[in-house]
Amino acid sequence: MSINQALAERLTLIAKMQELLGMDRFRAISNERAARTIEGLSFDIATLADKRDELLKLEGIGPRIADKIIEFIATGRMAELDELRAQVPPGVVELLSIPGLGPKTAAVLWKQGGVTDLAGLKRLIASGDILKLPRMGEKSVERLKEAIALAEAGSRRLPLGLALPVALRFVERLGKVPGVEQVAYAGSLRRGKDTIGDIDILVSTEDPRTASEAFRGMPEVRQVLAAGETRSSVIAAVSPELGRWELEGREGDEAPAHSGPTVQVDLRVVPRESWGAALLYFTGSKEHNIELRERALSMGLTLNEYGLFPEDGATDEPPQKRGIKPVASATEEEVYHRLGLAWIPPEMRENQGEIRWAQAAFEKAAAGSRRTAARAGSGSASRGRKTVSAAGKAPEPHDEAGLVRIGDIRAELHAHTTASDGSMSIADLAEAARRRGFHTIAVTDHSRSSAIANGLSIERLEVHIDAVRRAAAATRGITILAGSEVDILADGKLDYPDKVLKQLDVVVASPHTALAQDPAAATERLLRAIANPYVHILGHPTGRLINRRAGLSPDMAKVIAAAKQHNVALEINAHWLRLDLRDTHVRAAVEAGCLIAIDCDVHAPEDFDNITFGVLTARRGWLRPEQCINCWDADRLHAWLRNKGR
Ligand code: DGT
Ligand code: CA
Ligand code: CA
Ligand code: ZN
Repeated sequence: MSINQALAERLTLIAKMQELLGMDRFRAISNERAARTIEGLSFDIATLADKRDELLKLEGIGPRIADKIIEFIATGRMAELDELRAQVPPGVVELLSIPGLGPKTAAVLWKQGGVTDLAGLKRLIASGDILKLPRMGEKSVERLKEAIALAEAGSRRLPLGLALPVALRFVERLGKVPGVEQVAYAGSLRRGKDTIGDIDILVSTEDPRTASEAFRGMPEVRQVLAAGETRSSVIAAVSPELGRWELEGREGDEAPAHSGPTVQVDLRVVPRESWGAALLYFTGSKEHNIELRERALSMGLTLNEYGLFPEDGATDEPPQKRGIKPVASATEEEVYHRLGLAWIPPEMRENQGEIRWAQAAFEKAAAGSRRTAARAGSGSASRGRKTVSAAGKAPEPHDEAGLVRIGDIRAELHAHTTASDGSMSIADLAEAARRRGFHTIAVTDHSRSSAIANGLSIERLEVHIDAVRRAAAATRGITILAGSEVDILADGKLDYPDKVLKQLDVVVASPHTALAQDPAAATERLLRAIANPYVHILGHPTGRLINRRAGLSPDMAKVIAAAKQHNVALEINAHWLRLDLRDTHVRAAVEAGCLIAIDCDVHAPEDFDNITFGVLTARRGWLRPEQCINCWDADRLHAWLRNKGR
């Protein structure tokens, strides 16, 4: 769907430039509208390249825009955009990518403030002269400063949801390179962090040169930073199809520069026999590694990326260089066990108490297997040694942690249909959920205040509830619940009165507006919503959007305590832009004994796939299925929903 995105981005940019240049507003609005239509298409618009009539049938697409679309699909360019660009300094165009900085403000900054790039804008803010410009008060400058900080941080770290597909493509293709035995991604990505600094990939192979060359030759690669036999670094485009396609350009044309987001990817080629130690080392976190190394030293061992070695204190030269055999190195599990620890899931490796947990788990497992061994009269106390299978893949390590997994998720409790801003009918949504093996799907369209999301008035909601109940009666194999995603208004009141909420099977209460309010007000707001007896789930509690908007900063300890007291589940919104609750909040909520929901906030069929990111975040918070309402069986979940607030 990358061409749709590329087109939508360009039409939006045209609209912004037209406004910035003070051109015809209606033209800008129609470009904007076409961009939204294209963004929302569920098919590739390139398939209509030679069907102008079909294009014209799409909402908001008239002859002028249809021509631009056809031009772009054919040539990768839009002459109109090039012409507009020629009239504005490139640095001013870049300002438009700062969230919340609209074309009108950009025009004032440029024409009246003399700002031609980000550095100039920062100087104008620092000098205080910005306050002399029209539309610029103390408050708006504060907001602008925050937006700049977010944009700058955002350009350095890539959201998990954009990084993971890049890594998976690299891993898949490297796996097919001759000689490659094992390949995996490591680093913060394997730990499931919400944003990724760079992608780390590990390979073991008989032929390092071929693997390294294949890596540097991947189609996404835009720039090679380092090219060694066993270490390479590249800058890769995040949307490969788009990148390749743009690079091809038009025959005989110079390839236009790629402008989409990029990410650094590091490759390490490691010897087969040190695979486990290398994977452990490059998965990190650094803090986790340091703790492990200290533990090793206290046991008379030394740990590095080649293995766990006896510490002889002989010289400064690393043990592997002196021909010393490691006591463990081939698998992560072997290394952890030799250190007296259970294998630790990557998501837990942040030096936040996981080593203490792993020691206790290892001792418990050892005691358990001693008992079993004694009963069975056998002497084997150690768990089965893992060997690398013929397929080159190590079997999953034995996992004592029992954290929630994707397969444990049995219900989706936050989903939208065409009644508000979703793309599916009730029946299609239910079918998509049923195909995923879920026992329950909740229809939770937006409430009346969410005007842009086509929120439901009380009258429309009542009609919708009837429609959901009819669909539920007509559908087998899955329970369809009638619910709502009710806005939490700025003061904590809910968007529907209690007598309406009472009719619903499930109520997700979420903040959508007034997300810049101060922390004390935000805390009061959420506490008030939690205390409403009809609320089951607090949806995306802070409203943050990664790299785009900070969201509320409530006192999470208070929110968690209230949720526990009122038996409200806190949502991990699985969309990779949200991941809200975030990892640290999940951990605190889990420790406090709060219930957690992991929901995909489904608007379109593919949104169900975001569960990957929600589950990774949950695992970073040590969530186990018992405490996650989406993992409960149908009877337990339905009883909990029914009994709440009654
Ligand atoms: P990122 O890329 O900023 O999202 O975070 P990471 O954790 O992926 O960090 P990165 O890419 O710099 O390094 C990957 C792993 O390599 C890191 O998690 C642990 C290991 N590592 C890197 N530098 C050091 C170091 O100086 N000491 C130790 N013990 N480990 C390191
Ligand atoms: Ca990294
Ligand atoms: Ca790295
Ligand atoms: Zn929603």
